Amino acid sequence: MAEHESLEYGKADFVLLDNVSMEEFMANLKLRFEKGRIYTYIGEVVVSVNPYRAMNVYGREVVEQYRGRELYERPPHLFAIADAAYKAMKRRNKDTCIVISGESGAGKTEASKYIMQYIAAITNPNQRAEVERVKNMLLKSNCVLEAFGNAKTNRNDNSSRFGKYMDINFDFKGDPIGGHISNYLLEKVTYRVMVPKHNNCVFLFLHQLLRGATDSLIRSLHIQKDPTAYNYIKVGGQIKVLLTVNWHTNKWGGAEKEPGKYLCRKMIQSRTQLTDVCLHGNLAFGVDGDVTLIENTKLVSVIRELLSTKEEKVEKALLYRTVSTGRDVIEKQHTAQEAGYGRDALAKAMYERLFCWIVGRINDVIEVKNYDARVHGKNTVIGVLDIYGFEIFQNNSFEQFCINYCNEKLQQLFIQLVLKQEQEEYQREGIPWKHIDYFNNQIIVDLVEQQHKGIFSVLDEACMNVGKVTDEVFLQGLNVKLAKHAHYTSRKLSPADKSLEFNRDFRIRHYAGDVMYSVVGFIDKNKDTLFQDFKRLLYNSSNPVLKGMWPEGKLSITEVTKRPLTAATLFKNSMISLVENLACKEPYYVRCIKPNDVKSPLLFEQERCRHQVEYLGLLENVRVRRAGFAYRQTYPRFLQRYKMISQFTWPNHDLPSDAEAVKKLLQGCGFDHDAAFGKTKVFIRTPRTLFSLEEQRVEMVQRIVLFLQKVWRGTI
Ligand code: AD9
Ligand code: MG
Repeated sequence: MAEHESLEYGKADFVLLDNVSMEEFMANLKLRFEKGRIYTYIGEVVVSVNPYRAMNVYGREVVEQYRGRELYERPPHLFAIADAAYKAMKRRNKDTCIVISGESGAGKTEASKYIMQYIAAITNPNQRAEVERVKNMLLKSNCVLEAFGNAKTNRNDNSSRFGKYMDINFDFKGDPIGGHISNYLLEKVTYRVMVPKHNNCVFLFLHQLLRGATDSLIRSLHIQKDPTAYNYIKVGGQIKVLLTVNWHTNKWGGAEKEPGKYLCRKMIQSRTQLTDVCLHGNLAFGVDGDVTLIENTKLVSVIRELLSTKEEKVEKALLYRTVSTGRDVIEKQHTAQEAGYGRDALAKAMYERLFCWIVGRINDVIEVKNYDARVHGKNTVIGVLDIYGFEIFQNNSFEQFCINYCNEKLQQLFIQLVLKQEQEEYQREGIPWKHIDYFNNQIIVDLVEQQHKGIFSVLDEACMNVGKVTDEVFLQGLNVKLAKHAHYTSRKLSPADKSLEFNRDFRIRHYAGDVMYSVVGFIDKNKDTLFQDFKRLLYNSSNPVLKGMWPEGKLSITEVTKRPLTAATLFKNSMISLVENLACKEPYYVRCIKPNDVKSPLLFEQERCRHQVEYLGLLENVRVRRAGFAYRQTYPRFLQRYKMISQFTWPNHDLPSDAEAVKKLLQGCGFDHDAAFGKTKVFIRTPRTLFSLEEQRVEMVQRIVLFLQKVWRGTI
């Protein structure tokens, strides 16, 4: 008997609950978590609860159990959804995508890795060398990207600080022939690249570099192996945690055991830029009278060498800014504070460019080559989306705002597609649809992205103001435009906070909860200014890789006319195109839940989980699914499973079609009133009917087995 028929582990599909209530949903989720069943379905959606312990359910033998099977035939698993997406892609030539969502630390990145591993494991049966190469690259790219784009936060020891969408391309045989990675807004706040604060950490690679680099590499980079020698990396005891958590090796994915060494080998070309970023953390500025000075000039010569440029050029870019007054071009000296700002901006920008450069190089290697669609047929795609989850910190800033907006967009997509799909299926099959109420978060998406009135527009407007542009001006703009919005509150509007001298917060009522954002830094981060002097410095480097990363450095200050797009606009545009891309694929969903905030494998915090179930709209999901019909199956497959319970269909039927046979079968059991007959599928409304069919089936199977045993023994 399949696991989902056994009550010991709860219901394997929430649509089979007797009553769709929060209590029953939670009781089932908890029971399954405690029994080590971390996956449960809602129809074709996988609900996953982070186990916070190694689960022995991803091995080769498990892969074999899921390969080519239907979703309902095996216990719920990520592999089943990966297989379903793969089958849809292969059998029906459809582009599919797997969207993994959930808050920070809920298990999205882990899930995406298991999905990739599954796809790698079930493809290329003929071991074609080129396909093996592509698979290897796809799997390994993950390890590189995580090193550069993940960091420890207080929500997750290995938190993705960038969004990743990976397309895997398949040939007509269903083997991977290439892929493409799109990365979204790397959260490059200063402390990720440099000085950590509030217990936050820098990107993992910066740790790994020091740990994994050979002595000769360390020497050639002029760095010290001792991590505490660097301002940015002085987080002491946490370094170890970072490394062990992040690099538990996957058994058959091929990730390297010593990532630091591996990465250093691979990333040798980019070393200069990277370490320069590191060293910048230690550059200090001071003043002597009117003159701004670099206090530790020794570093400048190291940086010069690493950037392949001249010492005086580095010094000048750090201390002066070229400005055009219209008629003249003058050099303006920075204050020590401005110089510090410039240093940080440079470090962040370099890190970001480097990250994008790495993604670009990976894409060069994995892109589909030599595929002729006229000869080989259409190449199809499975997309896997693993993006940063919804997050609420003590102090939320522009980055959290973007991340949470991104999660709003994905929630909106879920609402649309899950309902749309359901609706379309009923329509396609000629079955009437009954509407279910749910919270539509479009209103919050609009609040952020709407033209002229949305928060991003107000921010961009504030950034375009001439004169002194401050974060407070931006907040005032918000308050004027959005005071009446149901999902927006400014502290200023709340009487309790009148005593505050300086109002700097606004609150958004997100679908996943209320978040208070501090406006401090919004303007700066949105403008994301890097002085042209730095761009020119890097463009003029004699290192071709570095030069290539800074094409706009070619322009002199008088030629820079166009205002670059703001960070918010760029992010909004990339989110809109991401959603468009996902919407035209057949989606599969993994909804991840974080059971507790202390990373415990034992603790199921009822309220925390309940909140996530609520905001993820899982209960509505179950209701829609059931409203509805709890179960649907194509006629031939339905017959295959249940034909033995009816004399009309066992062992075979002589009716004109499988549809007629299914009708007859259900009439015979008195269940036809609970079923609807579509063009290609039968729909069963209540789970009870399905249980009953299952019971009859089990009974018949037992009888048949007994009968056969008797035949074999010769007692009949
Ligand atoms: V974030 O939005 O990038 O901050 P994720 O990606 O949702 O977040 P992640 O996949 O990184 O979370 O999971 C967090 C940690 O939970 C992992 O480092 C593992 O220690 C743990 N985890 C998650 N899923 C599994 C699993 N299937 N088996 C074992 C897991 N451990
Ligand atoms: Mg992640």
